[in-house]
Amino acid sequence: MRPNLGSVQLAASAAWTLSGNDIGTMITAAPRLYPHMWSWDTAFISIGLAHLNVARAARELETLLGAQWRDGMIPHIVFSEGTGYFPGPERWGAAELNTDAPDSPRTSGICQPPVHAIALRRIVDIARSQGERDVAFRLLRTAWPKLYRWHEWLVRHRDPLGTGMLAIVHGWESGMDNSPRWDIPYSAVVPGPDLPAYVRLDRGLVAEDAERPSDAEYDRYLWLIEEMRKVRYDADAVVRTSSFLVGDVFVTALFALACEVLADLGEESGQPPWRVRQLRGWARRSRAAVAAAHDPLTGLARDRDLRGDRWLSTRTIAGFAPLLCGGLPADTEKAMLATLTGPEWAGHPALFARIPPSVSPEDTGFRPREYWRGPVWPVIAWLFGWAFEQRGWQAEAAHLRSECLRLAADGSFAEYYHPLTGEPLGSRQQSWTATVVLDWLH
Ligand code: 9YW
Repeated sequence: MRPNLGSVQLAASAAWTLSGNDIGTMITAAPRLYPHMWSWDTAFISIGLAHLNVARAARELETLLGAQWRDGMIPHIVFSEGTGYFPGPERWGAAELNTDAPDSPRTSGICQPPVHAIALRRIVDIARSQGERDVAFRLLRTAWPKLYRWHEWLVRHRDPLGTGMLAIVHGWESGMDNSPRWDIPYSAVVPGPDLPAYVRLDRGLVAEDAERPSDAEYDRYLWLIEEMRKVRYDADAVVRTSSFLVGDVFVTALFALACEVLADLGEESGQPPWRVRQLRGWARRSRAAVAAAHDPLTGLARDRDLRGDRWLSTRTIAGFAPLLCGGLPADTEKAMLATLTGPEWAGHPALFARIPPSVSPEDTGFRPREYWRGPVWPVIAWLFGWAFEQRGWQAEAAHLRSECLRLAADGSFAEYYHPLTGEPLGSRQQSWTATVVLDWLH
């Protein structure tokens, strides 16, 4: 029988999970599989922490920002002293190759989706509601300029067409590592004979290998790192030379949303008005790029393969990106929302809970146990729920929240779940699952 914890027990168990993953210098993404800090995980982690201790939440976000590269990039992994994860700091060699990378802590050489301003917004609001105005004030003062520089880095280095559509140079940068969105662009990534040998360490840490990406996928992931090492992680050279370059519609939508959020926070805290205006301008441009990616044939938004110069029409949860940031004509948006909640997605009759999975069960590529190829990821649902609240779609947001809590009531805080059975998959005690549950419970 599937356990079914009540909300008090669930909250206590989520808090316990976070303290179990706290290694003193950081809260790791998961106890064994991911013994380091991941950029977008930490944004979510700090939101959940804020409900327990706002000062601790601020510290966690500041730890991540403390590893920001001198040029403004927030790296996708900040390494702890822990071992057992591959590729680790030696394989990346970021600090050895690029003077903008910090020597300590060690980091990877790519980035992840820019959701940090959303975390800052949540922490500041939670702090204020708890009367912790000083913490909110101090965090805003230290974090805002750093997040502004991060957004500026994305505009400067990751908008190769100048349209507002942000590009990623590795599937890992999307946060949806092996999503079928990337199958076509990855098919053009051909690992060279000089790919140094490696041993995967994720094997054996989840119940079945099939819950993780395949070896062929890993070869390509590692090859892209080799390509970046060759240009010493120089941001523009990477964009020029990487054999993977894709305009990511989901990252772009998150960026548009995060720019508006950061602009609001900037206004509230007396940041220079020209910077606030600039953020609103970036938001406008990226929102327009997301809207322009809408495909009338599928009703979803598409990524753009910039190496192959073609649209990628693979249907995944990322296709609903315009619902995060707005920008579509009202009737198109309404139709998209109806698709998301309808029988092909969250309303599919075979689902355990009415939450959109990473790939529709109707799709021929649907693999319900395989990482980003079908399972439900609670953090993604949280993002949609949060955006829906901002957009005034309270009923949809409340529905997502209650369905997610039903899914998570087993107390496993799994990395992802089987969409048809609710079976926990991947890592257990995953920090970001625990923290989005904490946020939903408040
Ligand atoms: C990996 C930590 C990370 C997430 C990613 C997710 C996974 C890591 O775990 O990638 O080694 O494959 O895809 O979004 O940040 O939770």
